[in-house]
Amino acid sequence: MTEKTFVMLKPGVLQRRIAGELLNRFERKGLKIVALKLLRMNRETAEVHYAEHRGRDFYEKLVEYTISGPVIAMVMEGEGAIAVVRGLTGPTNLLDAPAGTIRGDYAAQTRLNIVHASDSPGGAEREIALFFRPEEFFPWEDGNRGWF
Ligand code: FUP
Repeated sequence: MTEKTFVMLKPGVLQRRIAGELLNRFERKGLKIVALKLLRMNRETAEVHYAEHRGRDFYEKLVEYTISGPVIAMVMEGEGAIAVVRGLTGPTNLLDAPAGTIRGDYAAQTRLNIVHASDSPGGAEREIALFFRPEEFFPWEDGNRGWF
């Protein structure tokens, strides 16, 4: 089933100059970018985004990191996109993230795991709505070049 998922490249991605490298991973898988922007989150938005973690010991530092610089926010579309993207990002805990996943290759601390991706259809819907207005979507059709 075609799904949309929300993906955010956190501030460490621009710091490391790896935005292109990470976009390439999603694109070469065949995911379709249908919305994308650079933005700096304010504290309120970060707190809504990470509301489920409020009160946890890592929460304040997580919010600080998230608002410490610009992020690249995207909506990607594809068959089973939510699980496909999570597969590319790797698991939350850095000790579980295998080499070859984004977190496995780049995250040295769980709190600084450099990428966010929705983990469920409900989460995707909520997160997409938090970051994008309807007019910021640009759906497009694949050509007939037999890419897939
Ligand atoms: P994920 O959906 O994989 O981003 O994971 P979570 O929503 O559980 O966690 C969100 C962020 O909280 C992670 F990106 C990093 C941070 N976090 C910690 O710092 N420590 C933890 O034990 C769990 C999460």
